[in-house]
Amino acid sequence: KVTVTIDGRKVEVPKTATVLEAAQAAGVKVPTLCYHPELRPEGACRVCMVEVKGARSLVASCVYPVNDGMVVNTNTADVREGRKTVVELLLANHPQDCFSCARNLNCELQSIAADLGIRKIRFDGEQTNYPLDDKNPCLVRDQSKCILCGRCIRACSERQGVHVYSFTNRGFNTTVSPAFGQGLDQVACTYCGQCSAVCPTAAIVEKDDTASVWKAISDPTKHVVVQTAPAVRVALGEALGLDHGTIVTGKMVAALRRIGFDKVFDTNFSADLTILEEGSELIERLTHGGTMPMITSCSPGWVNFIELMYPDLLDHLSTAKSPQQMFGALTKTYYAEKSGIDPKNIVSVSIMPCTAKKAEAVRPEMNSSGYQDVDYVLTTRELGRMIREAGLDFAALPSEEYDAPLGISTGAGMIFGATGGVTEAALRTVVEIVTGKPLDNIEFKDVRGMTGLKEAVVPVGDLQVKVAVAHTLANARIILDKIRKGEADYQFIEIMACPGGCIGGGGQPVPVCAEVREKRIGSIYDCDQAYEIRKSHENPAIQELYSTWLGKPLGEKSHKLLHTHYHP
Ligand code: HC0
Repeated sequence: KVTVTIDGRKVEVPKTATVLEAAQAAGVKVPTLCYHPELRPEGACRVCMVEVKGARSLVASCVYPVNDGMVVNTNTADVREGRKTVVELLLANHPQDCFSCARNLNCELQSIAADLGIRKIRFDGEQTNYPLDDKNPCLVRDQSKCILCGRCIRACSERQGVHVYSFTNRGFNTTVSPAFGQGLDQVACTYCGQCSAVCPTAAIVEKDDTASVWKAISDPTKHVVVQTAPAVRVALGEALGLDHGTIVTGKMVAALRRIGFDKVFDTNFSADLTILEEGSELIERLTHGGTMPMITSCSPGWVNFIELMYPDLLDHLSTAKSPQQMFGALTKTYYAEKSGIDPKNIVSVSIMPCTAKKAEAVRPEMNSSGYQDVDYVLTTRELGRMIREAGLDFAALPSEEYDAPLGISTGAGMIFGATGGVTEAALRTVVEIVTGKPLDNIEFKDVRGMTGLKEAVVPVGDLQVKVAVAHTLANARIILDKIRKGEADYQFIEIMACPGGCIGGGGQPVPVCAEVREKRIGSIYDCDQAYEIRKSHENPAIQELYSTWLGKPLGEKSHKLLHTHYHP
């Protein structure tokens, strides 16, 4: 430990700390822009400058190391003026369109300008102006709004190991871009959206599909149904002024009805269905052979990643479609038949924590109902905007129930939203099916939590099944390299593209950090515990679906509607 004096107050910090960390430990808020607590610091923007006694100039506190006896001032006239100048220079080359910007009121540049008391931009001159990169279904990049903080570069390379972005050009013409200025649709982007989750401005945002959904809702000839992913209900409140991780399931259902959706259903229902199909596939591969280890295939950023980077390993993926897509296929077949509605008049919308789900919905093979199975995918952030636009007082809404039968689910479907959840849900069912006996303890805590790579060995009847769980694509790469080398002695692997699983999805409210993810995960397990039924095979709506319409898991109808293939 070393002792540092921050604004006259002494604080003890580890000797590896930066001045920024020392200031935070002393309770002093130093503004930051390029800095992100989960990414390697870079010192690019200089907004966090402070005065260090003896240093030749003001220093970037996020990269400046402490030493014993150091004296720091964070609030001198020079520091305030220096920070203002940096931000004014950024604003001088930034579109002044806050009113109509996707990040209005949720922009870090905007709030820093407000905090620093900037009332006038002293500089003007040439502004950079670039065409939008919007040729993909998921993300829109507007380089004119980029402040060159480099967070997207670091998130894409450090967290995801995908390396799509880098700085290009020099000086005033510097940009952040994929190689050769290509669009995201032309490079190996997985559309996970982690770049948009760390971007401080609107330089990278989700593609906004709210206008199409409003249009469908106002069309009297259309029957518009909506499904909500497990992780949305523990994060949506954040976009509407509630605390991180607040459980808003009932209010969300009420809001969706008031917005005008004809039926409000739950992706948790089809997550339960996924367990029946994927669990049966695992039992089949364990007992009759098949490519092992079997890997989950429900996170579309992850599926894009393996298709792009490890096509030789595609046979490891479960052929089960994701819950979103199973839901879409059933909406325009089972639900259409049951309710006597022509599927051509059904518009199927899903609310997802994920930007890559938008691309999954438009994959050409996702039309097993004879129509595009899911018509529109909105992120949690977009739903937050629709709720505001509808003028709803979200906090005051009553709690309402999902519609039946596609809104009936179990705690097992619910925990899909957290890393380890699909594995735990699968084990709750697979062990009971194989042994024919109820489990004494349905909570598999070894696969829970934020550790990047988790392992467990679980007895399934006479077999010892070794499972692995990875979240983030950088961790996925570690597992895939092990498989390639023949060193992966697992039978089942769960991979989710985003940190913490879907609760940390690229379409969730921002900003987000480890503490926020922990809160969302805690709420996911609280929801699980509140369910009366916590095992997918005990879901009565799923049992009825199989007995009256679908037949059996892995049966003919399941193969047509609920399974898919992948593209090398
Ligand atoms: Fe997920 Fe899903 S759990 S990927 O994270 O499997 O997006 O929440 O909806 O489809 O259910 C996302 C979340 C889902 C799907 C489910 C899976």
